[in-house]
Amino acid sequence: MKKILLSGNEAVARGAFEAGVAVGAGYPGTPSTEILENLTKYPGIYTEWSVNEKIAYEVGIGACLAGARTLVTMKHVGLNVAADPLFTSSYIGVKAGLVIVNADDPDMHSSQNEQDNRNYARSAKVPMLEPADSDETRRFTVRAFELSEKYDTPVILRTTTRISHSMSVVTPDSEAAQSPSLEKVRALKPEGFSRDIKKYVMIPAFARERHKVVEKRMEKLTADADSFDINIIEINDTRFGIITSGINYMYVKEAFPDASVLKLGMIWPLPWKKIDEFSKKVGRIFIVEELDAFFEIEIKARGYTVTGKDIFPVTGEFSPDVVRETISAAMGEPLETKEYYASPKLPPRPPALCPGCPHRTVFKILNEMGLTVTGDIGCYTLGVLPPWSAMDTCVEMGGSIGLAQGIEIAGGETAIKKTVAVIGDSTFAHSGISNLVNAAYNGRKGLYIVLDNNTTAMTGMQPNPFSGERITLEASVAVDYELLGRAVGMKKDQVKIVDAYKPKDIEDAIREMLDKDSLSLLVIKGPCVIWKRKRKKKE
Ligand SMILES: Cc1ncc(C[n+]2csc(CCOP(=O)(O)OP(=O)(O)O)c2C)c(N)n1
Repeated sequence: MKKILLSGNEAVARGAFEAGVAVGAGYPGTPSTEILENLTKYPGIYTEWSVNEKIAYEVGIGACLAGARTLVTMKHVGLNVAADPLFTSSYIGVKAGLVIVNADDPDMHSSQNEQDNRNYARSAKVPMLEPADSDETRRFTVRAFELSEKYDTPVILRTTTRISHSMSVVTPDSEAAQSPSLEKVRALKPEGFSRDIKKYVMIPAFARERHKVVEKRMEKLTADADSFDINIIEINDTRFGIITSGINYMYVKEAFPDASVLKLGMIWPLPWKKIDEFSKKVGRIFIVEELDAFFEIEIKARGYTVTGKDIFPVTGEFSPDVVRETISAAMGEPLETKEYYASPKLPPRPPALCPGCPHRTVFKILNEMGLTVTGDIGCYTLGVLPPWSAMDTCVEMGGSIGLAQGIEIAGGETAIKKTVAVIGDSTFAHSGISNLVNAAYNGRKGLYIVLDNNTTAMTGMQPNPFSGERITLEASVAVDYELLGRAVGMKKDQVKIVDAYKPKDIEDAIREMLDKDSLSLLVIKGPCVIWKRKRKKKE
């Protein structure tokens, strides 16, 4: 068997290809972005960057109900945006398999929070798998599609940054990938949609019945979980045992190669008979899980005595060192004397706006004007740092325009002239446009600035609805700011487009628009310099 080296993200794409996925939709977000970019390289699969995660999920539901195995990808906070369809798609179930890849980011390498999305599996009542290396990621992706169809449910595949971005050896299943049964799927000729209103139309009368189906499905999955070969008991030294999953399994194996371990491949629902069997075979039980006490709370609630967050941190990432030191201290044992690889301490390399970045000028001007700036998420969030120091809030994608409205409402006339929102082009498409509609509808008068660098730079230069290209780089519509303004009742002089490299024009436009007694939209346009250079190399 030929072996190849793949990142976790590449392995998801490979697994999806082997599983006969016909449709892939997602919205970029570190650490998940490269999944869809890699899936696009495989033949016969339709892929798209959707405008946001909610839409990607909805495209996913539709495609799977029309018979296409579908992969939907996003980062952890993306699932907040897609939570609405997630919860009800749990009721609806699937026709062909529907797998959502959710990439968590413990330690916030590139995120605004480090929420633990295992909680979504419990609250939306859907199964969740978590692989520990790239080959498992490939296999679990295929498995997730099988489970999705067998149990008539969407399945979440959870990765974390270390799984998504680490490279490890994968043995691809070439036979599965070439199976003739997949030809029809890949030719995008699935069965098509057939009407089933009691299953697909969630009015209360039908949804009440479907909720019962969901509860039964979870009962069945819980019972079956004990026989799933992805939940593995390894009995070695029995003085203590460790229950863990994902990358933490790797840390445990490195820290305590001889320990007994219950490795959970399906992390929701939990395999109770296996947990019981494991607990009888080992002494003290440690739960090794990053972020929330997710397993710990569940397992303690069943009456087991386990040690977890009383000794392990609830924030940040773990490492073999964290696991080794914490468990050794709790066991009152000297640290292993064996030579081990200690992580080198690298100098910190905090991000900064690139030299030549088109976003630089506007932040210098905003700083000099002493304005309150509600910010958003993207490269331009770095405008908060010196020497620009020109951002005052940043919550979530699209939030800048909403927060500016709140400040205007509460702060009145004086706030309007002193507050501006800044938002990137991809973020404006993602969830800023609906905020502009809200502002126009509710009679707001603020100035909203779109920083349009012709790409989604923060996540690695993905095209977006304002750049006029699709994921495959084929030409598409580029949304027109002026017509958008017109559509929400803005007059011609309320929408302005200026060149990012003309500081005087930018400053004049900001002053002029702040003076107006009306809502205004200022688009500052200048292509990302890195994107431009990459494009030139390709040409
Ligand atoms: C809900 C959600 N989805 C995805 C992300 C990841 N993400 C952060 S910023 C960003 C878009 C940035 O693009 P843009 O607004 O064009 O600004 P740029 O980085 O190009 O300056 C994305 C996709 C996120 N933080 N939250």
